[in-house]
Amino acid sequence: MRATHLFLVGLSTLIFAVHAAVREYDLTFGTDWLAPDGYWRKVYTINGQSPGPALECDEGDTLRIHVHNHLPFSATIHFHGLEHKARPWMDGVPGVTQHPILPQDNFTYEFKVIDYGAYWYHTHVGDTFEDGIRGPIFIRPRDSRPRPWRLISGDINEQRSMEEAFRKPYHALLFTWRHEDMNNVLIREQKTGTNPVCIDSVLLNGQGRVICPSQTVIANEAGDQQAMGDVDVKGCMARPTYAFVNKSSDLNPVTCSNTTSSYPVITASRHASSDGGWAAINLVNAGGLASHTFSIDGHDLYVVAADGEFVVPQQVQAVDLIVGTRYTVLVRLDQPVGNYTIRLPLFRFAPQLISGFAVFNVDRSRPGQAIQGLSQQISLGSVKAQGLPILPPANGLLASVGIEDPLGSNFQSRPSTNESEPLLALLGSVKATSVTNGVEVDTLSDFPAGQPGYPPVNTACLRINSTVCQPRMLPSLEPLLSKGQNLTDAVDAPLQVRPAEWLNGWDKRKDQQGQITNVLPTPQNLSRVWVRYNGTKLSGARTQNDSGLAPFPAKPVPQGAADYTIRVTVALANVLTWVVSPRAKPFQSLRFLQQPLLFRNPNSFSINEYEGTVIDLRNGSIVDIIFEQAFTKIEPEGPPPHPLHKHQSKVWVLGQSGPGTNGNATRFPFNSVAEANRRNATLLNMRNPPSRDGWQIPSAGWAVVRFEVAYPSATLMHCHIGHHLAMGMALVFREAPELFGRLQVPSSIRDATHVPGTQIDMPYIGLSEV
Ligand SMILES: [Cu+2]
Repeated sequence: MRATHLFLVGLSTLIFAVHAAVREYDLTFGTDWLAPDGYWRKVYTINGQSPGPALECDEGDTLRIHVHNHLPFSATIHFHGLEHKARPWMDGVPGVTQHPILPQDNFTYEFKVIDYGAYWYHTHVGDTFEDGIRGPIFIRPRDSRPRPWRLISGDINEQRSMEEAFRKPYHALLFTWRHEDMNNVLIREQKTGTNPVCIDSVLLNGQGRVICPSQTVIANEAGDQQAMGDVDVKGCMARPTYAFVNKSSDLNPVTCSNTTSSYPVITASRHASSDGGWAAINLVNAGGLASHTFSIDGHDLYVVAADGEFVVPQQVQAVDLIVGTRYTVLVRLDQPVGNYTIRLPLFRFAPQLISGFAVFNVDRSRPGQAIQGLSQQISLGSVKAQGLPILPPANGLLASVGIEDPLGSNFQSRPSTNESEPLLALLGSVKATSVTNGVEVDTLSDFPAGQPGYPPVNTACLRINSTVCQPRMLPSLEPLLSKGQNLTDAVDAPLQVRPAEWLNGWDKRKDQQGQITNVLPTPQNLSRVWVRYNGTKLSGARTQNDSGLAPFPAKPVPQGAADYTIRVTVALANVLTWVVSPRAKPFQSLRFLQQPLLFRNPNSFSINEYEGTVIDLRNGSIVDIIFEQAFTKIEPEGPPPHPLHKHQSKVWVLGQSGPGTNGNATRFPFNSVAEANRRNATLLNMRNPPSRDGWQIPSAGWAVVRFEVAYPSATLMHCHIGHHLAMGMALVFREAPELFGRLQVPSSIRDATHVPGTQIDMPYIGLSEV
């Protein structure tokens, strides 16, 4: 394993030295039985894990991704936020840019990477990405791209340290998690009218636990939201149904059971020097439902990139992420070595009182280990003779401790000879049978080999005597091991039960649910806990100001009047179906089964078939979209804000507004951007607007975005709430369709095996139903 890995590292280094590389990945989609939050369920996996491996490369490289679809239904990969300028058929949307990849079929995505920064990938068939087919992408930018480090610190060493951290980020995929798969959820939605807004847990990189709110928590945290109605045992406040569809008798009673699975841990290594150095985290809201807040007790965060691209940095204490968006944050490691709680509540006014938690472990980097920033893999290798305090000397075992950075390029290993050396965190989930000479550690889950850089959680590799080293996921043993217990005892002992300290992170209250196994650290300083369980910000904590996230360097928006102004009212086409199209029609699921729009011969069909959900835009044009909500007033049940995402090219977000102070909806008061600029020069930001591929249509408010059509492609723009998309909340742009005839789509892709009408694993909505 090690030898292979080193060989790969050596090879890729060689390639970098020459030129852009071809980065090749094999992704096998399959079905597994996993317990990400302690509750076992069917999970769709990539190479046996979920989230899938990180796809990492350098800007300008070619990514070649071989997909092997072993799912019982069709799949694709959409590279969320990436542009495929020369090959728009690589965008991964069935019925738009490709045929869905059938079960047991293969497909190879290959394209030159022209973007940089933090992205993610997921399947785009139905809502199945929410069941596990998703993973992170990180593209290291060219050296020639200006970095915003000097705007944070003038100190050249600090800047160097920031760059170093940025190049080895920790990938943090945050998402809402359910105990049943989305196909069930969607069927129930259609049969009962249930608005499926409640979840079972909030996970980081597919790990976390179920935390049922106690009556104390509900009483103290629900606050005015409680006025909306009863809070159920999951903390959910949403009414189960919309409008006239009401079959609540068809719903099972809501239940909740706490689990005791491990909290995920992010480990950062402090510099030995007094300033501590930096760590970088690529935050991704990879969910399909809710907005999250991310904060680390005691630490400030510097937002340095949004949706991949550098921005003028903002110093904040919490980051708010709507679905699909990414933020790269630098964390200044200026706090003492120790553990800090990461808090992941849903936004205030989400329909559920629920939060995820994780641990931020600040470690000490030591001489001889070039470890800065974050280490994702923690390896124990070559267990041999006497030594580590955690292992009973009688066993005759010794571990050597090494740290591997996410890119696998700085691996260092050395024998541990010092009894006082602290063992690094052992994390994950494992059950050891016994640890004696030559006995293998029995694990629940193997770390898939051959995927450099992305363990699903921290992993360790135990090599006992000369047995081949297998990286393993390991349990949350650290609190026990650090007490000097031996490994066997630590593994066999039930995890310690402590009062639920996560509840009093923001005050002194204690929860009485003694059964919750708690390994979250007690805050060292309550005045530096930034968010409350219910999402409210504390202690004057700031979150990022999205409208002020100016691109760095400047990315000027084209001025003047648009060639197209598309006015879209977000509305319910029926009680279940949100739409985002000018004629209030959904882009129905059957569209994903049709001949891909990109390949369709324009002479043989009319886009009128698509009922206004496909819009043609000439090459070279400037396009403005004005979004408004149909609701006139905020009501208990809505309208929800919708997280929009446009495929391929990014948009400039010119302006957004929430409801008026009276709660009434606000409309965009002009007919066009040009008119707005003439009559109210400050309403829209035409100077340095943010460049994003995800933005929000505020509840009872409006949003205006602008983009340019620069190459032929068929691009989906849709709500990224999974069940909204599945029901048709999407619009497709045929960009530069007059150039489609010049696209040289390989026949293997144009004519890929496909079985229209049978392979989408999601509820089918017929034309007559809407
Ligand atoms: Cu939506």
